Amino acid sequence: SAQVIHPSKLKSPYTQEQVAAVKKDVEAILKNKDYDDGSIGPVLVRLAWHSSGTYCAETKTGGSNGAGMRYEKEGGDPANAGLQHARVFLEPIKEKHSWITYADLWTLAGVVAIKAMGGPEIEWYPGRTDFVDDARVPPRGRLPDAAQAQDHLRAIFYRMGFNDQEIVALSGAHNLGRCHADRSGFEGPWVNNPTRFSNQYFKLLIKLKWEKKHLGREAQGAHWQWIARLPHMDEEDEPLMMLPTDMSLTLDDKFKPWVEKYAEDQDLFFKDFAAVFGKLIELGVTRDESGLAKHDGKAGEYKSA
Ligand code: HIF
Repeated sequence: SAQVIHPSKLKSPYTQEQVAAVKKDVEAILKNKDYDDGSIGPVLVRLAWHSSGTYCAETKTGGSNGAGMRYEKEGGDPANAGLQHARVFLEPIKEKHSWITYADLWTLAGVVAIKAMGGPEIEWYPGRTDFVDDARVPPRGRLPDAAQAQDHLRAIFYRMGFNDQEIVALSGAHNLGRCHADRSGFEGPWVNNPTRFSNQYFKLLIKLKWEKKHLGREAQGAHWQWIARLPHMDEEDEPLMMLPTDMSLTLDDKFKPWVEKYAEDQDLFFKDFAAVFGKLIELGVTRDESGLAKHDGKAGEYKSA
């Protein structure tokens, strides 16, 4: 395949000062007492991931380049329900710094949010360009279905080019935010401090006694999820939750050892998470010598520096 230069060595379409100014403006809007648990950080992380998670390594289509969610074809995908909030929150920043592409802004905002919520520094490189129409928007159905289990996770994440360890490391992002009944049909946060990044998700997966809870009428095909309470929580307190896909990590011989490692070693989790989230937001972003990404997937793929 073509010789490709690592993005850190390419020309940047923006100056360092420009990127720093956007980061600062994203940091400034994270805290929001009227939204969810007081931060828009988690939904920004989900925006960065759903932008990127449509990638298919075989056809070299999808991924964050293009910002396809601006179009109904991708933005209106039920899998992306709720992400319009994230995009609206970022709109004033896009208006102020109109030189940045949406595709760059959405991925950058995700890594800024992770860092600001106590997570690791994730490498981010500019150069994504926005589609001019919806002709190259990837088809719906590429994002994971939380009602399924490990075979489905492997099908989805192997398609993007991830291995088992990377799937588990990535999953730790569910330490952030919550499920909303009106968006996904699931409900509640995974951890009791969902705006602080840590390895709590892995600890709770192993430690708590999770019970199946049906949401609505089972006979009508409604979802179920796992719920549990911490010792100090009352019956009236909102329980913690795990999706069927989250729990499947503990029910799989290859995934489970990684869940245990990350539960024991937060530094290892942070290091592996930073690497794999950095890889996620680079999927399908193939830049030419000018530092800009094309939409034909032909510039080739860089290997880690
Ligand atoms: Fe999520 N994810 N995700 N996710 N996700 C939800 C919310 C968040 C999956 C399903 C859901 C990842 C993988 C998977 C975040 C980040 C990441 C919700 C709830 C569902 C159903 C949406 C809602 O109702 O608002 C599935 C099946 C995945 C495959 C394992 C990533 C690894 C964990 C890649 C990832 O980074 C974040 C953050 C949220 C919280 C959003 C919020 O609004 O608070």
